[in-house]
Amino acid sequence: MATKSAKSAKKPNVSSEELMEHYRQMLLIRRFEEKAGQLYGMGLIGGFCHLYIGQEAVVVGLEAAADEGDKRVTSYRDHGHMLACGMDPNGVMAELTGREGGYSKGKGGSMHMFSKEKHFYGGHGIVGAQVPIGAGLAFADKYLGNDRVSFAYFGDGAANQGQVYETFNMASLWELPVIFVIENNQYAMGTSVQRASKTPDIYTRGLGFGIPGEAVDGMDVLAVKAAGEKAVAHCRAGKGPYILEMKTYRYRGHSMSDPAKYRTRDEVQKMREERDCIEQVRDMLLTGRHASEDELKAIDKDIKAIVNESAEFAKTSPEPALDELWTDIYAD
Ligand SMILES: Cc1ncc(C[n+]2csc(CCOP(=O)(O)OP(=O)(O)O)c2C)c(N)n1
Ligand SMILES: [Mg+2]
Repeated sequence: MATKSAKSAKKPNVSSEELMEHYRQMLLIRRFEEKAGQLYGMGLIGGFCHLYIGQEAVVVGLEAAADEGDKRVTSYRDHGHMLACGMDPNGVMAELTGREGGYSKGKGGSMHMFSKEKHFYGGHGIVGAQVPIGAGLAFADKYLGNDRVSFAYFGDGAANQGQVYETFNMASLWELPVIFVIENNQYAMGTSVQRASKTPDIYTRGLGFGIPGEAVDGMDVLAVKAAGEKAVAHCRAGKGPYILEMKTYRYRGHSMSDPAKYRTRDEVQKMREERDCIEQVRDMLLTGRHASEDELKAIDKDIKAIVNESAEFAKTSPEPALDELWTDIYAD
């Protein structure tokens, strides 16, 4: 059974355009999340808000390996997934501020957004709940006889949930085209993987169910994309599910209300300085002469404008009308 560690992953050849696109996408997520953090600080976003800063390479690399019509479902740390699959930053930011122009008309918030058009099935606040849903999406595609693949993203903490293993069994038994993406960012709220998991190499956990797994350097967008392409090919060929464990890191606290006292500032600083996914691509672009400093500055400027516009939209879109309280509760 193919179960191996990150070191053997081969890097693909990549064009300048592709590398620039990865840079753009990762930067969009980073700047969007920084802006969301600011709006939260200003009191414009209420409730919980879980930022994806640090983990951008995971979703950008996997989206680059996906095709039109493929599906995705994830946890509450979901803004990056929405942007990477092409959802509108204005609609996402306005949902964060609880405004009418948001994806759930301002009634869902950070953890409850969906897009039928982009095949984004949420946004789930219950840890691990999205994993069986991901298998369900894959079941539907298998039943319909198309060759779509579903991505079910979940964390290292969620990987210790019982429903994950019920799902592994059914997905493998029925050979469902689902990729289980474990975003191992080393912590589940304040609990490190070492404290919570007897077997910290989570990619091996499908073996008992006959599901191959692989660990991937989740800070390296090209390694992520290459692993994603392999997993997608496996699923599309009708060989059943695949597990990708992305070794990644979140720079910010679990949510905006977490002071992150369970780890040192040095630990975070070291990751930022030595492993940052955006800096790695920036270096590649410059040293490989794929792009000039000026071209990168132009991208930075573009992204800043998109994010500022989304914040403006999110501040000026009206709050939902009171009678909206009674709509969208049950399907018509
Ligand atoms: C069933 C359930 N139990 C507990 C919680 C509280 N909770 C929210 S996030 C979280 C940690 C999950 O960590 P992980 O799966 O590693 O994802 P990450 O936050 O690191 O992305 C917990 C325990 C919850 N939301 N749902
Ligand atoms: Mg985690």
